[in-house]
Amino acid sequence: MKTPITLKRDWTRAQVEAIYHTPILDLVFKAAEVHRSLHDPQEVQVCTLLSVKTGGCPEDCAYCPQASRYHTDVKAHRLLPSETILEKAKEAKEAGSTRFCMGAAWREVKDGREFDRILGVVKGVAELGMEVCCTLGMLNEDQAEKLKEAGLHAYNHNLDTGEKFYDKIITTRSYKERLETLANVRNAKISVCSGGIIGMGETDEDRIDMLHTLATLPEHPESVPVNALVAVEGTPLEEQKRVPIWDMVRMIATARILMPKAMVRLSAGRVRMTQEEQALCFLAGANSIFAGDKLLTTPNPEQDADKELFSLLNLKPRPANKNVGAVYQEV
Ligand code: SAM
Ligand code: DTB
Ligand code: SF4
Repeated sequence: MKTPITLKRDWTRAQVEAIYHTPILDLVFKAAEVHRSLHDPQEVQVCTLLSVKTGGCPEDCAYCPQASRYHTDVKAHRLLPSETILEKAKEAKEAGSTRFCMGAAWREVKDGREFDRILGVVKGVAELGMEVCCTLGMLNEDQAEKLKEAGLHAYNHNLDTGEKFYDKIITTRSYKERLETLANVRNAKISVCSGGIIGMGETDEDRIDMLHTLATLPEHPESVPVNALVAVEGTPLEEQKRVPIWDMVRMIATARILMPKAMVRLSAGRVRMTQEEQALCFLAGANSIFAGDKLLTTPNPEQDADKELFSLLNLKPRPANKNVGAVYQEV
């Protein structure tokens, strides 16, 4: 008999730990079952990222090539002109993307001309019929409401890692502040996109902590990006080894089981994965990718490679704004 789907927000840490440590093939099987009961497993959402303001960031996120204190090859630029951003969004739509995510290397949103420009662009992209997402750093309640009014669908703000490991990665803003931004986004009725990065030197315990925090938020995030660290020369994490594929699969499968309705996004790190490795991630419940040869500042697979992947695995792009169709119980 099929496992009934319950949306649970009272996961204990021990339960999350037990799921995370399930033998890998059993874990993938269970996650695939959950995935298939709520989503069409052939559908993978194709999203496009654009760095609308690059580099020169005052924060100290150890993984990030855009922090001004590290010396990386990233070419900084100010906020792009609105027309350029809208043009890129149109191109993304024509190439088959249904979600457009704009990233800015800001610590936080500041009220003023640049934020007003972002609001205008959000409106423009929403009018194209795409899901619009932004990731602009910390946000207060008022700013979240303005973004909502402009037509923003989702806001990305990652927890990045577990609370205990967090200060080994970032010291310039706290975990509590991250959670406050997520609450501001949620209260403005914007869909929440929050996940993290693996491969930064964290332990299984830290990954379990992060998944536990995400799955026990007052509401599950609608979107959970799982990033493999892209180790960039010049950042403190430049020497980190590539994370084993099994760890990616384990993270994706656990996220899928804990937060069945969420879009689990196979985010950074695909450029170093084979077709077979990516197939395992989809089997484990990932149902979204970023397309285009660049993420924000680092390389991503070419369009042709992704076309081939979709054709080989019989995948099709998931339409915009699609809700899960199946029945589930909430506890
Ligand atoms: N400045 C904003 C912020 O930090 O919230 C928005 C942009 S920031 C680049 C968005 C997310 O990208 C980060 O939270 C992090 O999870 C991810 N990211 C950044 N650099 C990365 C890297 N080298 N490898 C993997 N993920 C990365
Ligand atoms: C997320 O979790 N991953 C995306 C998106 N949210 C904004 C960003 C990945 C960035 C990887 C490093 C870079 O290209 O600069
Ligand atoms: Fe700045 Fe965001 Fe990069 Fe941190 S992750 S340094 S806040 S751009």
